[in-house]
Amino acid sequence: MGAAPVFFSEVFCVALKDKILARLSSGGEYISGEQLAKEYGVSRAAVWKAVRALKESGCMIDSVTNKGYRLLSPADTLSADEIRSRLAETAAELEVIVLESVDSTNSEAKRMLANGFSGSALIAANEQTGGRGRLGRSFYSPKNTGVYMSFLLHTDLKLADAVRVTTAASVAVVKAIKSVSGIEAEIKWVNDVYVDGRKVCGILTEAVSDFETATAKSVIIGIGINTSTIDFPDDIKDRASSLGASEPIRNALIAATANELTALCEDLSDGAFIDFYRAHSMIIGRSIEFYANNERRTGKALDIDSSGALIVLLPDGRKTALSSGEVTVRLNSDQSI
Ligand code: BTX
Repeated sequence: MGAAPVFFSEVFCVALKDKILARLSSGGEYISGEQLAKEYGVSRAAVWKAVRALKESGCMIDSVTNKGYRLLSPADTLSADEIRSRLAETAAELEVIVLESVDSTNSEAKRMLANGFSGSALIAANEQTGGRGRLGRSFYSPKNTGVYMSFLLHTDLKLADAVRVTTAASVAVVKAIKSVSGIEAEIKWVNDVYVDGRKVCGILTEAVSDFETATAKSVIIGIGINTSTIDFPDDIKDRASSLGASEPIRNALIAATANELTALCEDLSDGAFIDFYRAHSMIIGRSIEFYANNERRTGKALDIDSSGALIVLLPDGRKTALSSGEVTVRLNSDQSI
């Protein structure tokens, strides 16, 4: 079979992309589109197209009207080797798998289990084409600008205690974000991580259970963190945000999360991480709405107990403990997040 024909315009575009990248790498100044077009004898539209292709491949390029383009940093490329080199002893047994594209890293972990894989794994992908949230919702996972990963771990947790894994994962993510980017994130019970009132991370924990012993034999902890996503779909653009990373952080963030999470999972009964969770909770002391048996109810979030359950004061003065479910934090009567 002959090689696929390569068209002149494709070669030209690749060459222009490389030239522009090299030119932007040579200094920290903004260079106008007009200047680049002149230097390479092409139209400004061709420059714009090449810059867009560079951005899509993960290069962090700042574009400012009337100023031009500036390279903020080289591509934030995922690397299994770099992730491995950053793993602490608690995470050293994880098989690290990096995929360019996958439907869902959680689904990939499930497939590995179904195919007889019996170790622990960390599966990270550069993009997800069918990223999953809870209750059939989806998680937007564009390429190059987020961390989409799943941990496949084996436990002997009682099913009733499995909520602790999600609690621990939220704590691990907040700690990892702080250590890698310096940003203080908050936790919205039970599984969302927020920065400045916007969601930057979602966590989906799935368990493979053994009904006879009522234990979660294996858990798949899926974590999605927006690191530098700018353009979100219309339905979430007012609620979602990213860490605003302007330099490569994804490998470090994945490894830091793995180190924190595996350290916490060594002893989930250790209540110490619940204190951290409480201290970073954005809902304790706030009015909340929640859904129980599909019914919308209101109350005041009082505390998180040692099992990770949310203690809520109901309008009639009684208290209830929510072990999972939907919570909407109400800021005031007409605004909610
Ligand atoms: P969730 O159901 O709590 O959140 C999903 C909801 O969050 C969506 O309905 C939408 O409103 C909003 N949303 C969707 N995408 C984003 C995003 N990128 N940033 C902020 N908000 C968003 C949370 O479910 C659990 C998400 C887990 C995602 C990880 S990624 C790796 C692993 N693989 C996989 O398929 N899922 C997990």
